[in-house]
Amino acid sequence: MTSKLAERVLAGDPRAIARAISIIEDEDPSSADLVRHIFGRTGRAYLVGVTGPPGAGKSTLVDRLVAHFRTEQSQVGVIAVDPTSPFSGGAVLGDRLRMQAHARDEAVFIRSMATRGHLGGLARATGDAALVLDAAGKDTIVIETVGVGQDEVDIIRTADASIVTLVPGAGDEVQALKAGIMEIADIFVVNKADREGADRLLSEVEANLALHTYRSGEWRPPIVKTVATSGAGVPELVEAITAFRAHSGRALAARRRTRSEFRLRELVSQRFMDHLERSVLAKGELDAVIDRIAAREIDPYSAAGDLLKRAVT
Ligand SMILES: Nc1nc2c(ncn2[C@@H]2O[C@H](COP(=O)(O)OP(=O)(O)OP(=O)(O)O)[C@@H](O)[C@H]2O)c(=O)[nH]1
Ligand SMILES: [Mg+2]
Repeated sequence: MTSKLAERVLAGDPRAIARAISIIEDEDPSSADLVRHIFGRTGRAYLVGVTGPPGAGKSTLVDRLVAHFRTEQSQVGVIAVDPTSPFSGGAVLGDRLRMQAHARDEAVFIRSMATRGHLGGLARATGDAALVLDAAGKDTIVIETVGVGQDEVDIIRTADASIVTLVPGAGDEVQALKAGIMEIADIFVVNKADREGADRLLSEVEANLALHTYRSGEWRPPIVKTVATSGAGVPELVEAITAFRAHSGRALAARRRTRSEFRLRELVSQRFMDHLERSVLAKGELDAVIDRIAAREIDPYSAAGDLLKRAVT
């Protein structure tokens, strides 16, 4: 059943892609099987992450980027991640409408996704959804995430190139610069450059970059001013992406390896905890241990050591 779905994904069938991503989104147990079937055929797509505060114009910008990639005849996949409102269809519909220009284009697959999952679940689901699009033959995959928190940092780690979008006057800039976004941005975009304060924002980002000493040959994130609604600055953004891609040939392999490590460690931790809770401990036992730690009856190191011992013997 899963292998059949995998075959159809590999053939690029849009309905199979949609079904596969739903399985991943629902954290269905068969998603592991699906990834197993397609993994060998992935690794060809280039993943571009676009993050930034709500309403920054990310979708409008992504739409422009998609249009550009299509002129290069490449197949494009878009994943718009909505971590805040898993059950409201609002954002989903909004993204669909905004990207409607590509709705009838078979070579473009657009999908909004949310997971009701636990911590880190969203990053994993996004990573797996990207694998599906990759296996389906998409050359470029754009992942749009809202916000500037840890979830987004984790998701953006999934990308080969990370674009951080800021807008003048949103008050989020400083937050973005603080939240570790500085280190993960490969390219900064100051969107809504038609608004007041764009140049001031640009100087602020520039000042932040100036705090860091870049070694010769090290990539210094460029700052691109755009007006996503009119398309102004988009050619420059495309140029910046191309330049980054050309620059990061070797770094790309290292980045992908780090990503593999991150995923493996996360999966093993998760599997271990699942095993512990399902097959080793009695129902409620883990909660009891947590209560004892909270009551200072046992320290977390000893508790973890005990659990590990019980799980492996
Ligand atoms: N003035 C101006 N408005 C823009 C620009 N880019 C986008 N907008 C508008 O800003 C609003 C939000 O745009 P979206 O593309 O939906 O922004 P987003 O970041 O994807 O929003 P969320 O996904 O909801 O966080 C829309 O009304 C756009 O038309 C721009 O460069 N200038
Ligand atoms: Mg959006």
